[in-house]
Amino acid sequence: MKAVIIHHTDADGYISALVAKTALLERNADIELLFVPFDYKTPFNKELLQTDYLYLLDASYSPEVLTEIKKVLGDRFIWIDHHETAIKQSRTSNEIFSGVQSTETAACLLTWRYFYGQFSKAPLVVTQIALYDTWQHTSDWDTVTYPINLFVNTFWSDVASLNPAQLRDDNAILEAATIGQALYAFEQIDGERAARASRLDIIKIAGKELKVLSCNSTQHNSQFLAEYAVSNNIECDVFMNYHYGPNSWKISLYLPEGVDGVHCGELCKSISSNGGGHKAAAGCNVSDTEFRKLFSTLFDN
Ligand SMILES: [Mn+2]
Repeated sequence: MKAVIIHHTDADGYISALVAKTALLERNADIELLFVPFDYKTPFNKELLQTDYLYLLDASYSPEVLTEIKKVLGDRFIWIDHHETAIKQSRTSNEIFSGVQSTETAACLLTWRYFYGQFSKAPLVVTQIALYDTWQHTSDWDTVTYPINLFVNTFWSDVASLNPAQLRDDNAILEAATIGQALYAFEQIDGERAARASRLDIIKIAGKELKVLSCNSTQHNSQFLAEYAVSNNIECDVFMNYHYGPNSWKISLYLPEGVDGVHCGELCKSISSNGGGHKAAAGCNVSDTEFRKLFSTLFDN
């Protein structure tokens, strides 16, 4: 038997895929698994339909593509996702998809509950990555949650090489948090450096004039802009982090704490059809020409 697992390329996506891998191997040791990292630019590869099962985790395609996959695989296509814009969009197809589509928690915890039941206790790495991915700042954020996310993002991206024992080893993941703390310390120094090159502009996005604190950097999270904004008393509607390559601009939008009335996912969707995400964090890719047109303000001195 064969199963294809398409997963988002962030910690939530890796852990979702590892949970699926663990559950599938526990139920069928002979199962052949293929892991496919998902990105927003690559269209769905139809050759992947040559499988018994297809799991789409923490990721999505357009309603047309989702429907096409379902047409071939039926209930052997399992879609587990928590991205609000994607779930909303999929409803336009009037199709019911197997799996779980819910904004209740992160995809890794939804995947855990899908395979092991609503009430079974999830491993520490699952609950921590779920807290991270849904941006829930508990008192352990700096010492446990954020460092574990950094660790998983850095060292656990190749899901095929991970084994089920790693998923369940809570002590090992707590130890890994100390490695994550070192990564975090470096990220903060690096982030401060990048944030000094940020700028505040009024930019029209989706017909809305927004005060945008932006930074051209490969940093993938808003933490450094958020900290910079707080320590420098900068008020804005949205943080924007962007960088070029390969072949397009990658834009990430984040909501500053306390800001309401802005939905990053909707904004990204309106910037580009490949965009989407959550209210507080979302992303999209745009061509160089499009980027210069939409964000001409950024090229002013
Ligand atoms: Mn996620």
